[in-house]
Amino acid sequence: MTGYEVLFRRAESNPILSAAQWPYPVHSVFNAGATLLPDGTTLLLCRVEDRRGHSHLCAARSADGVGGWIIDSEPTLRADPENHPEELWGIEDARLTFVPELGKYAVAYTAFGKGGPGVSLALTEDFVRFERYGLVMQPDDKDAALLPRRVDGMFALVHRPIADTGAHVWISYSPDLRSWGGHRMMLQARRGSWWDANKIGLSPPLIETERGWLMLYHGVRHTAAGCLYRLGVALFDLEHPERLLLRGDEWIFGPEAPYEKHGDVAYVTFPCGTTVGRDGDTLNLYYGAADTCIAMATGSIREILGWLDRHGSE
Ligand code: BMA
Repeated sequence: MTGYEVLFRRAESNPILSAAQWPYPVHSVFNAGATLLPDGTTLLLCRVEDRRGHSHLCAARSADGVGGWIIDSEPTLRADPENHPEELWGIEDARLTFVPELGKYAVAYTAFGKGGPGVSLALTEDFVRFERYGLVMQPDDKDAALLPRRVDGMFALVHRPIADTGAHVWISYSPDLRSWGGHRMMLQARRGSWWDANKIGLSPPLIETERGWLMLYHGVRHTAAGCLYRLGVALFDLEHPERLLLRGDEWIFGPEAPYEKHGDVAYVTFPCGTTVGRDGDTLNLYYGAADTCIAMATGSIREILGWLDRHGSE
C-alpha cells in the first residue's frame, strides 16, 4: 500500500512467461511485443537471450492472453548478420503494429551491431515469414513503433535517438516505410530530480483513443545503485501526433513485485506491447520484468485518461 492510485493490476499468475517454459535452451525471456490475431489469440513476440548474450525473437500464443502459452519450437525471427551486419549482436525489443492498409503487422525492433543499437523494420502477415526492410534509423536509436495508419498521407514511426542533450522521443515520417524524414521531437526527457529526467523512451506502440494518441513511455532514473525503469503517460493530437496535449507528472507503474526487483537487471519494468479487450477499454500490458521474465498487468484506457486529466499538463 502506497496510497497512490493503482492504474495497473498485476496478473495473479505473474510472471506469465519465463525461460523454464521454453522448448529449447535459453537464458532469459523478456520485453515482448504484443498483438491480437484475427481469431482473438494473443501473440507475444518475446525477446529471448541465449548464453552468448545475444537475443532473437520468439512467438508465444495464448487464447486468453494470460496462460496456456504455445511457444514456437525454434526462434521465430533470428538475427541475420550476413545480410544485415547491423544485427551482428542480435535483435531485441520488438514492437508490433497491425497496419490495416497493408494487411500486415509491422515489427519494429532493435538491431544491435558494431555501430550500436539501431531501429530495424520488418513486415509479416503470419509471424512465420518476414519481409525485412533493414535499418531505418541509424544508431544510436531504439524503442521504435509504427503508427497503425498514415497521418496526412505519411507513415509515422516513433523512436528514441540518443543525443548529447539526452534521450528524447522523436517521430519521423515516410511515404513508403523506406525513406524517412520530417523528424520532430515528440516528448522531451525532463531535467533535475524528475523520475523521467535525462532519458525516456517509447514503451508499447501508441494507442489510438478518441481523445488522442495515448503514449506509455519509460523514464530511466539513474541512481548510485543502478537504473530504475518506470512507466509514464502522455497524450498527443490525433492528426498532428508530434503535438503534445497532456503529460502526466508522476509515474504510473514501476518495479514493486519481487520478480521486478530481482533478476539480471534489477528494478526494471519494461513494457513493449499492449492488447485492448473486446470492451475497447481494458488494456493488457505486457512487460519485461528485471530483464529476466515476462509479466502482465491490466488497466483501463478510460481510467488512465481520467488520471491524466487530474495529473497532466502541457
Ligand atoms: C534498455 C533496453 C531494454 C532493457 C533495459 C533495462 O536500455 O536495452 O532492452 O530491458 O535497458 O536493462
